[in-house]
Amino acid sequence: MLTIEQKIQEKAYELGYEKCGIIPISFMNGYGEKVEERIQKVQKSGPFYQRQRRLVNPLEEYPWAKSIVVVAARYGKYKVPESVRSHIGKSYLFDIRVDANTKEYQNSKVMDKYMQELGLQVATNQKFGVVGLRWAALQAGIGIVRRNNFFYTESGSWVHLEAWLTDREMELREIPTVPQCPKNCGACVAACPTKSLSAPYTMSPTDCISFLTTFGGRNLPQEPLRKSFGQCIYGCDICQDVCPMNKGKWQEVEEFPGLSELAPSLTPENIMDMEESFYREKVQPKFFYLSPDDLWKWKVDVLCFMGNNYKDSYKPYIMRACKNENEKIREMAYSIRRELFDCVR
Ligand code: B12
Ligand code: SF4
Ligand code: SF4
Repeated sequence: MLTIEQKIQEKAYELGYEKCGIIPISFMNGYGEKVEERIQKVQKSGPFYQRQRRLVNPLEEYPWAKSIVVVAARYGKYKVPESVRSHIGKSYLFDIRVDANTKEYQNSKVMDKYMQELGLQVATNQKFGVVGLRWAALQAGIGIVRRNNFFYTESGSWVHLEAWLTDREMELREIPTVPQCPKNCGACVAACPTKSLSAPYTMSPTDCISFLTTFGGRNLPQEPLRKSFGQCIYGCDICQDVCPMNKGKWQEVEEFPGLSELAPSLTPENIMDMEESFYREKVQPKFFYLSPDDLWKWKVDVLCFMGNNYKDSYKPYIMRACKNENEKIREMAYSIRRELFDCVR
């Protein structure tokens, strides 16, 4: 006869989750300390992490919660279209949080329903997580946190984490089998172009390209760090891509629903020419960190990319953008024009 914990884990594996563990809610206690430690190390991250307080103490919002079910879903199996490779963060390309066409999105709903059928009250937050997910997954023993802050299973860091609070006291912990970081490795810290990741197990979220090219960085023309964004347009995977523990872990064996049809529209040139209606209908629902009114921000991100990776065919796009009706697009295009052309004249 299976225990309720084993039934939940068995269901998760049957659906295709790579890992599943369960911890008592009290295991989140140490997380607050780690977040505090982080704020002490990078003081300017304080206001950002204060806004994430709900992840530290879920009991404030869910006083009935007694345990946490945490799962890992591997996404390092999808084919990456060439037009977006290294330009758009892979977790955003293969985002299963909002795309109802994906099996993973549906699995989350099935897990929810299954636990309710077992008589549990559950709560989740599919978009942003109901707790600090890496900490919960670490406590459940389903993998480890490495120096680049990412959570790794046997599939590397290319796993999406998700958790549910439940009203039942439960515990089912695993023993991680992945090796620790090699002793002298610091490849992730060395590779971070903005020095957001300035030391192991730390980072400045507001200096991270991923923040600055999505919901942060709303004044990119004046942002000195923009010149170090390299190939990134939206999101950043550099500190994961360089990690030796991720070597060979991404295997492009499956198509992600709808991505090969959408990818040709996401070249730098096509983003610059993109119409609002197309953006609102096809792009924004998938890349939801930018709102339906934020197509301008994508265009600013692309202009930044064009400046950092200049080739002659980009010139007409930059010149046209200097006459754009949006002030931020114009400002970015002018800065780049100044940097690239005016100094040569
Ligand atoms: C806010 C947020 C962001 C912010 C800030 C990120 C940050 N690292 O602070 C921004 C917008 C920048 C961001 C970007 C990205 N994010 Co994000 N983000 C979150 C979110 C919602 C909360 C994270 C948070 O604020 N944590 C507070 C910090 C202080 O703690 P923590 O990282 O959670 O956990 C710490 C403890 O575990 C502790 N710890 C554990 N062991 C040890 C050992 C030692 C020695 C020490 C000192 C500490 C320690 O330290 C950890 C790391 O320091 C989580 C989802 C969630 N609910 O957890 C996703 C999440 C962390 N993001 C994720 C991803 C994929 C990304 C991006 C890669 C997306 C992209 N492609 O661009 C980037 C990567 C940026 C980066 N380098 O982190 C994934 C990571 C999956 C994984 N395998 O680890 C998560 C878990 C979402 C998910 N559902 O899977 N993100
Ligand atoms: S995601 Fe990019 S910018 Fe952010 S910490 Fe990693 S390497 Fe640095
Ligand atoms: S690059 Fe090296 S130090 Fe950084 S997470 Fe990977 S193994 Fe650890």
